[in-house]
Amino acid sequence: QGTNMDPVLNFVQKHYAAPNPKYFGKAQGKNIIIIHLESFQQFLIGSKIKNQEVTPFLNSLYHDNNTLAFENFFHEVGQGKTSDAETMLETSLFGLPEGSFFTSLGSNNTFQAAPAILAQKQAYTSAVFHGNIGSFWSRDTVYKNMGYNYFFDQKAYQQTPDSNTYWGSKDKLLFAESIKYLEQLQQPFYTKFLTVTNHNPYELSASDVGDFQKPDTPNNMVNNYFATAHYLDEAVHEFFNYLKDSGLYDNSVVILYGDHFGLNEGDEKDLAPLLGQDPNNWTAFNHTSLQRVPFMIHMPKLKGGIQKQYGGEIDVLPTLMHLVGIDTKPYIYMGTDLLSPSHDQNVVFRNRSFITPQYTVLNSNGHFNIYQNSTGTLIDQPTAQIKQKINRIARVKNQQLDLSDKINKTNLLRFYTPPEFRPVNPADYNYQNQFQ
Ligand code: GP9
Ligand code: MN
Repeated sequence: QGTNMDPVLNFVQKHYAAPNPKYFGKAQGKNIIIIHLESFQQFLIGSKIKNQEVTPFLNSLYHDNNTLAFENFFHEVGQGKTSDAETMLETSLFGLPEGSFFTSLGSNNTFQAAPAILAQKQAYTSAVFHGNIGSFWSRDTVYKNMGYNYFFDQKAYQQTPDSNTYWGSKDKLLFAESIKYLEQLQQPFYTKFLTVTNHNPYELSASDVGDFQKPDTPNNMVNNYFATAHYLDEAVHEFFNYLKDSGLYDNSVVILYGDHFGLNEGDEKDLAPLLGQDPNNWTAFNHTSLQRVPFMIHMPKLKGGIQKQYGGEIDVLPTLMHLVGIDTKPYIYMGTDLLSPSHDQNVVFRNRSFITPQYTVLNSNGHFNIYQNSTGTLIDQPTAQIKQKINRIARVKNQQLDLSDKINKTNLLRFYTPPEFRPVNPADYNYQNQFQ
């Protein structure tokens, strides 16, 4: 064990959040189905355009008694966008400060990722379903290092003149054509579905837009975003129907999350009126608030409810591990279980700004602008007490990012093997002849 690992181990042990006995093991033995909602922001949930609900199915899921629905959950991606979200969800380590961890280091680094841990501890089979080409973000090599058994990429889906948008198979086709593979997987399985249709520039044929009436702002990116989000909602609804028809629904936990923002900061002034806000009073606080994305855990018989605690993508894996009954103590995770009473609610963004349940703390050239979350106002003269509190949190958050970067940039996990963990050999995986 290299001495470089010591600061990492100290941090992880100090910040470990023990499982909540109310939830530990509640999903043990269940199939895990992760639905990646591309570019999907939380403000879409419950929003209405011209009297139409934009995402009626996801709205119903959000309020379902069997859904834990988080209303203060933030994306934490950097330039690696989708791939950063995947890095966090599979490893509870952050993406890099610049570029994409997947494409720069993911093909060579040592991983102790979710598929391998679930396979070794609880005999899970794992698979990814994605309608884009397999080499995008180097997924076809990174997934082998993670221990994914199967990767169904664009080749697995029918290609017709009408089947794709720029980013690959349309979501409704992805789900419709994946179910036959899903039904054949050895159970329990750990799977994720990476959707693509709700991706910038949000193009969609008139027939796929259907009856949905887009908003009429002067900004077509904004108008089209609502239409593709509506389409994604219908696609997820259809997928739930397939799951119910196949019987898989009854023994599965479904996790849905938005990977990152869809509308850029420059589009927010055109969005603001649709959210009932004055575009002339739009602030950096408003922009940060919009970085909320959905995070929902849905399972038959789960005791659900709207969750107010703050958290982010880095916290998903420890939450999931505890739900299936695997204690996270031996693993190098930067996040903590959202359902644990000792969960760390301070959420750090990749640019080192952060948000706490009370304050939004925005880093501008090394200086902090502190906003009060309850009012959205900038605190002009923070008291010594507030400053001290903010500085204390900033130190921990900087350490969290720095240690994560050190692990990834210097491939530190090769010097630490968790107890009972067998290192993954990527040569054991081959995605060439996995479907007939
Ligand atoms: C590409 C898709 C989009 O396969 O996952 O990635 P993004 O552009 O959002 O990072
Ligand atoms: Mn994305």
